[in-house]
Amino acid sequence: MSLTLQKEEAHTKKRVPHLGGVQPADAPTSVVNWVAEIAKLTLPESIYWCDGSPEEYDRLTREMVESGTLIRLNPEHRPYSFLARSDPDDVARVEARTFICSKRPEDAGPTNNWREPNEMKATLTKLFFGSMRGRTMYVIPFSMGPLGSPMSKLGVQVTDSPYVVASMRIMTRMGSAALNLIREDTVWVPAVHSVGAPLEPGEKDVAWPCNTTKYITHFPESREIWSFGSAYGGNALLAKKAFALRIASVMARDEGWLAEHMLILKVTNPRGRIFHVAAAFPSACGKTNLAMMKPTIPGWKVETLGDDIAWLKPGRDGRLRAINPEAGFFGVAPGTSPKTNATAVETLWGNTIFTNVALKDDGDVWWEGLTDEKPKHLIDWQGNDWTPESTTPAAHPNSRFCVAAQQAPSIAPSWDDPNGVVLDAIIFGGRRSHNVPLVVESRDWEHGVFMGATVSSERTAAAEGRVGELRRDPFAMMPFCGYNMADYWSHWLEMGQRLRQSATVPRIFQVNWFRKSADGRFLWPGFAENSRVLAWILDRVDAQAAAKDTPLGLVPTADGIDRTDLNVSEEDWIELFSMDREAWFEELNGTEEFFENFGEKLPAALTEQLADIRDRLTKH
Ligand code: O2Y
Ligand code: MN
Repeated sequence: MSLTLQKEEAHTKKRVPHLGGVQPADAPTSVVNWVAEIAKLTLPESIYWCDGSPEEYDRLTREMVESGTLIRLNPEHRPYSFLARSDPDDVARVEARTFICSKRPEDAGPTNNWREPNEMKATLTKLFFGSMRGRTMYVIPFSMGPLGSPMSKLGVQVTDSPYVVASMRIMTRMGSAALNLIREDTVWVPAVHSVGAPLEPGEKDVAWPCNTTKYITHFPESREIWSFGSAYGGNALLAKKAFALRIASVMARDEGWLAEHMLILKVTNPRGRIFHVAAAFPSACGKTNLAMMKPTIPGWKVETLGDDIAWLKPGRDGRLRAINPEAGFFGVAPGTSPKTNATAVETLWGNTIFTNVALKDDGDVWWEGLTDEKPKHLIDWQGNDWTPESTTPAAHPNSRFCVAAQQAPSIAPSWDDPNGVVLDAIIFGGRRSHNVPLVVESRDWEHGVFMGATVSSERTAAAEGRVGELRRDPFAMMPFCGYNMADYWSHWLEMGQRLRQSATVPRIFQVNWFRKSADGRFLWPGFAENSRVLAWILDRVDAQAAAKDTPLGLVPTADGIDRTDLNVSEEDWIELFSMDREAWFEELNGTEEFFENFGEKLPAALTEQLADIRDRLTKH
């Protein structure tokens, strides 16, 4: 098989031949040899090296419109934008098919699916053999983090999905500039992706090729990623969850930094002081809304650096610095509206790839929650007619937008700073209708790590299990930690000790926007009003706000949070911070049970935190 580009023959229509995509003459041998090895296994019809240029993106998207993978949206409403409709069985990350293939099962730990690496490689070899037949294999060199930054890492993904190439161009810095940074001795992460749908000669392709068998696999020791069978989101854009969290968390453990499922904000207070905050929330807790919030309180300004992933490393001065390794947002569309997140709506004006949202008759997109009034007619995410009387949603609940970060009006110029930004505060949040107060400051780093380790959310959809049931999601990293979660907690504790030796450590807080009254009402308005909580957190960092000591940590004093013009009664305010001792003893029993899963690996500091809170509750 020739490794040079073949003239492409579409299976239904003739595609326009192009000259780009040949292997660069100075491509590093390590990458060239690996690409040849993967091609020998997967047997693609041609190989295309991505340069990341706008022309390349333009041509690929045009080809996908011709082949039916993308629908071009009406440029009058949504310029340079597309809609993709996935296979109905390929609509989300598949945690049950996600594996950590460390040599020893204890290095994956009780919260990951483990497979012995050689066994998994044997399974994958069979699946990947000939899996790209009849397709082009695209080679995507990419940088996670600003090009050339000391905090960035490089990777190369091969994929047989042009949709993945186009999405990776939005989500990462990809192409020639990234490849040029790979020298013969450079460490880079190889990521192999195939939709697992080879085409026989003359076989007609489908709009969203995929396979019912799916494997999203990670090899932490060799830092490799192999993904088979899905073209959707985190399963296929391997730079995101697979690299920037699962593999990067292992790199971070070994190299003394942190790879986290956190948004990053720049906040300026009315006195002009600038702060940076990183915040971890499980899914369905409004992370993108917080990342793009417009504060309601006068004088405060919030800017976005990232909405999903943060890499945190001690700088030369010993202070913890943060970068967003990604270059785009792959956000959930439903629920995004001018009321919940006006900035996101503005960001999506054009240059966006939507997946599984509904199509309006005027060629624009729509999803549940975008407008109060539902359009009279739509084509739903599966391509069927839809009216407000329909009993199924028009957009899939996990439908997405994929858009460049720099298109957000709220983007902070420093989002691209190769040196990152100094972190002042870290926030952990969950969706809890009871027990957890609106905001609590930890006593110290160890207490903050306990807060992170006990993050949990109540299930909101029947599909996730019993509604209301508690889903533990330590550090919001449960599906994303590439090694044993207890070792990860130990790593956080060690990082705290190290940071403390040379500099001020970020303060750690816990928030809960979702507390409810006994009659089921949300006690706190949330969304942009969360800026009031953010202001208290940063006033604490700035030594401008008092706090009250409680068994759970430090909470605002009665007038600590500005409630001017806020429709929160005194009764609700008290309820937002109320602490039911019996319920808390039960909560801590649940935590102890959860911790027991980790056996001897559980750090003593967390057992001590548990004992300390029990003790404080008893004495309270
Ligand atoms: O369902 C998917 O594949 C997307 S998952 C995702 C995408 C963007 C940001 N966060 C997530 C997540 O699951 O945390
Ligand atoms: Mn996420």
